[in-house]
Amino acid sequence: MKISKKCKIGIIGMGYVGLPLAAVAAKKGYEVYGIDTDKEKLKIIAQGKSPFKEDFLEKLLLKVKINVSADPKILKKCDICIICVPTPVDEKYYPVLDPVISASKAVAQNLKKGALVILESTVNPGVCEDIVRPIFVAAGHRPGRDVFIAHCPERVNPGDPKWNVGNIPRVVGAFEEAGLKLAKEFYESIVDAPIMAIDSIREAEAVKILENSFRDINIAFVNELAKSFGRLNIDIVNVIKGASTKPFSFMPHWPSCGVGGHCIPVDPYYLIEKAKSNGFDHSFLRTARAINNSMPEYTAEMMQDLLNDVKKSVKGAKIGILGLSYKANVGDLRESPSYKIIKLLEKIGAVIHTYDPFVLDKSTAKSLAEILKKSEAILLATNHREFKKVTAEKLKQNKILVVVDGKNFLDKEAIKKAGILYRGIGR
Ligand code: SAJ
Repeated sequence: MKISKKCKIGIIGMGYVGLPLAAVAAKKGYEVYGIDTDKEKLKIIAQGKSPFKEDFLEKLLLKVKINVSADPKILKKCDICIICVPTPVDEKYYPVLDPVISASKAVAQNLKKGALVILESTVNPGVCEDIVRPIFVAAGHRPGRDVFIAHCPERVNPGDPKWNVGNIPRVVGAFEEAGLKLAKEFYESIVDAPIMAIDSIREAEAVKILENSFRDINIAFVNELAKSFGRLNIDIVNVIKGASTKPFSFMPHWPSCGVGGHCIPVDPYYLIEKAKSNGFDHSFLRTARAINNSMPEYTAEMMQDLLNDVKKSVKGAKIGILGLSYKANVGDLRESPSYKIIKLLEKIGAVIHTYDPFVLDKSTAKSLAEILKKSEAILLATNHREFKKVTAEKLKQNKILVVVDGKNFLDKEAIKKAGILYRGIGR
């Protein structure tokens, strides 16, 4: 096979990763087939709309055509099949590879001879060798002849106005030289950024785990500092800003009420579990995960302390939670710290109101004014741009007694000056 715009592209998984990829490939002139089990989602995409809020994608979908189907048989005509399905962890933080396994089987059962199969889902080193390739061999396909398997870890950053699948550099690895060349050429044809061909598929898997573990441990570092500085009356945000004046060898991360999303709190566990099966204990990664997992409880306890300081107990207290999404300016609830905090506060009797402008259907209040009116305490859990409107004046007008700022996002000095008890994370 040669890479050209005559190649038909099949993308399994029309979510945050697969749909933008399909849109960009279509924009670059490929005939693209999008497969997903969620027929509701497919109906929305068939109308040229996005099932989730994403400015870059919504604009692009209006200009391109993606042939969507729930039937994997359409893969029989595809020269390149790209698997973009979720790789979550279960409640015990064990990797859940079922979506990757079922998607690989669907491709293997409908494989066009000589096709290129690329896994974009984030997995630990070894999954392509130990899980994906055996599925194709079991289906009678000879790797390097009937099928070329590659891995190109996804680098989607939901809500990012600058970086998107069309301009983010990528890393690609494969089992065979021929497959590596095909995969590199394909990504070079749709991405306006360098594509690095790495020596092995295992290294390609490790790249993404490194990227996201790096972020998780650095967030854990400042979260631990926040707990420590909180006792020393040091404002960690100022300290990080100060350290950021160093023009080299420093990269700021920020403490917060928790680390959510489908990447950062999940990916390190893929490596932890894989290494454990090889007899190695990633104690540092585990410690970082434990620190970040402790932040929702730390934040809920802070709210309890502040309410006690104004002689109120949490029991019966009307607490307004600002933000349900795990990340600013997107509506994504996966692993969101907000829900962990809500559960902890409700368990000790708090009356919770919620408002998230990106997740109104799950919010009990339908506006900022409404939640401020209904609450006597405010806990900011997501730094949505709208919450900049939560001024000291508005808080005072609504007789808010205490504020816990889970993202260090509000005007601490003005709120304190208004006589409202304020605590941030590390400030
Ligand atoms: N967070 C902090 N402190 C920080 C940064 C983030 O507490 O300094 C929290 C966020 O509030 C959120 C969670 O961590 O709850 C994850 O935030 P994120 O900005 O990392 O957002 P994600 O989950 O969308 O991560 C994606 C990742 N992209 C991919 O996996 C392809 C990650 O690699 C990117 O670094 C990240 O976007 C990014 O830079 O925005």
